Amino acid sequence: MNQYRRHFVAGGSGLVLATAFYPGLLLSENTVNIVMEGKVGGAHVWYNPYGLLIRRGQTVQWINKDPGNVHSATAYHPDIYARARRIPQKATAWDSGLLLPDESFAVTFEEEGVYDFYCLPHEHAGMVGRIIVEKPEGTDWLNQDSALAGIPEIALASFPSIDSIMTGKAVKVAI
Ligand SMILES: [Cu+2]
Repeated sequence: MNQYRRHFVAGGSGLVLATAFYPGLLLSENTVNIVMEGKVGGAHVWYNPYGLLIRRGQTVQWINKDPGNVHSATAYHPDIYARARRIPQKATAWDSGLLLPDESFAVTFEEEGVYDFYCLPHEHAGMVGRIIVEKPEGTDWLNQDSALAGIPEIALASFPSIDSIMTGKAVKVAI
């Protein structure tokens, strides 16, 4: 079942970007939702979508629509739980804290590049996601071994590839 429809937005410099969204949750063209979903007990939890392409200045809102679990959206960054940095060097790290069902948290992205984030209670269940702001080129951490330090294998295996985000625009979780 495909719950998405595509919404194409003409950006600057002739670039055409697409974002996926739930029509009922869309706040504005500049806000894109990532829904936290799961099954009772936390054995099966995910971000939907877990890969997303946005343009600079857009806001991502995470919203917990999982009635059975708390979730977070937490940037990989030394300032937050001393994690390896997996966001652009000039970007500001964020941590939503634990969101109860129906709570939400939003971040506006101003720096180009690749951002990885995780769910505090569920990183070890592979609940991670990736946002690309405009383009991946120039993102320093992608080529750095330090970005791998302390990242569980299940998380590394769960990030959507950059190609899948750039070609598919948004990656839908396969449920
Ligand atoms: Cu979670």
